[in-house]
Amino acid sequence: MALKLTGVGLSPFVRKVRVILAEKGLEYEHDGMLPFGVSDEYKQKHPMGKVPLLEDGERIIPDSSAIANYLEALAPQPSLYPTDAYDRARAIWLEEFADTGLVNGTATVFQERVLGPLFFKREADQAKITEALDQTLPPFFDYLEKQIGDADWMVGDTFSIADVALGTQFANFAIADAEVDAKGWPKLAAYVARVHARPSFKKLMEEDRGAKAAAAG
Ligand SMILES: N[C@@H](CCC(=O)N[C@@H](CS)C(=O)NCC(=O)O)C(=O)O
Repeated sequence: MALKLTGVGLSPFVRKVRVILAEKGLEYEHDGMLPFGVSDEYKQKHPMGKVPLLEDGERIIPDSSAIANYLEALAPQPSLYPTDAYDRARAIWLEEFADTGLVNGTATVFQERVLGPLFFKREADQAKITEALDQTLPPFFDYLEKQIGDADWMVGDTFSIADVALGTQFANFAIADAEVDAKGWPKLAAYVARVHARPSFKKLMEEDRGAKAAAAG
């Protein structure tokens, strides 16, 4: 059955799903719908009116984490979920941390520097950017610097859902011309570069930078 993904590519949660689809080599149709003023028909499928939404024939799956689980069961290789109990719990925790914690800082910078000025034609709120960069994010970066330690990937020795979820929030941060300062967080900065060098991320981030440049005119 053909997979159809709905949601604008610049959404970190849509990118999370697209990276998984790429890592698993799954083909899909993509509708880059913006999640604003969504139709009643769409709300029948996703009552929160958000993106992403995956459709597999008659099967309707909202939410990036639910979709990630679905795709793992549908195409188990390469696996993005560790089998060891503790590793698996850590991977799911770090996914949750990226989706509901880290996003509070990275998305603020993205919204104020990219979405607001380029897509909604409003000025960036510098105070919000400063708060995100100076207050919200540093403790999160401290935590992640400890979590990565000397490893290549966040959990175990293979790329996992934790790396997808963290990498996609850091992708929005990068598209907003922000970066993890390697002087303060050397291991985290190197880790983010490693994640973004994967072909799955690289291709999508090039596309996103193109969308940003087109909006800038
Ligand atoms: N937990 C959700 C978050 C999805 C989400 O917040 N998507 C944003 C785009 S980045 C959205 O649709 N926002 C529109 C809205 O909140 O109405 C997931 O993982 O899918």
